[in-house]
Amino acid sequence: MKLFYAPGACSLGPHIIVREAGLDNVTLVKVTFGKERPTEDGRNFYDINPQGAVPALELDDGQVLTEAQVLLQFLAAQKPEAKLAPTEGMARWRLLETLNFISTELHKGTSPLFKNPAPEAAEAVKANLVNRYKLLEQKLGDKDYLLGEFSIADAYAYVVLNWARRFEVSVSPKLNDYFARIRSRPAVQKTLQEEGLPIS
Ligand SMILES: N[C@@H](CCC(=O)N[C@@H](CS)C(=O)NCC(=O)O)C(=O)O
Repeated sequence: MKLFYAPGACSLGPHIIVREAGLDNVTLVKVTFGKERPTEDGRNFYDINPQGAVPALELDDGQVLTEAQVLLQFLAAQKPEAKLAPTEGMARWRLLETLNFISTELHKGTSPLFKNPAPEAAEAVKANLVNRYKLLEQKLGDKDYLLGEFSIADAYAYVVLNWARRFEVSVSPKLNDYFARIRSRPAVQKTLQEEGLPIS
């Protein structure tokens, strides 16, 4: 399988799960963003995902899966024994609830900041995010990870918290500690190194 990624983009979440699960059958393929989107393996990324967005996972039979939430679940399902995504009971529904919250409120809530908005617009986006991060903190509660044990939800949360740092969105000390806890995991360190991102 090939996971198409751009350094530091939302594809970082699935990349973390590839390393957490030890999925050696997944090859990482970098996409360069610009007017054109060439891939590291010499293709036009629009031919792989017409939306032009990472992450995209090309399966061995040529099918392409997209959408970060779905890729996280698909990758976790390749190695159930790694227990990265609860599949039973209420924990399953809490996982889906959390992934959807991160995707629609935090991931897409941050997206406008990548488009260099006017300062007033940027402040409005950030004010909304501050409120949404308070909700994430409530979901975390006193646990080390969102569902208790590390899961795909934490890999996704790492991505958006990394953006919060980049765009100077204020988050609580508790969320900063949570971010550092995820970052210190060996698989996450390896992932960051592979994408050429800061490891501290
Ligand atoms: N709905 C997609 C959106 C993915 C997405 O927003 N990808 C961004 C990077 S984080 C991207 O590739 N943007 C480039 C573009 O849309 O042109 C998902 O949830 O995976």
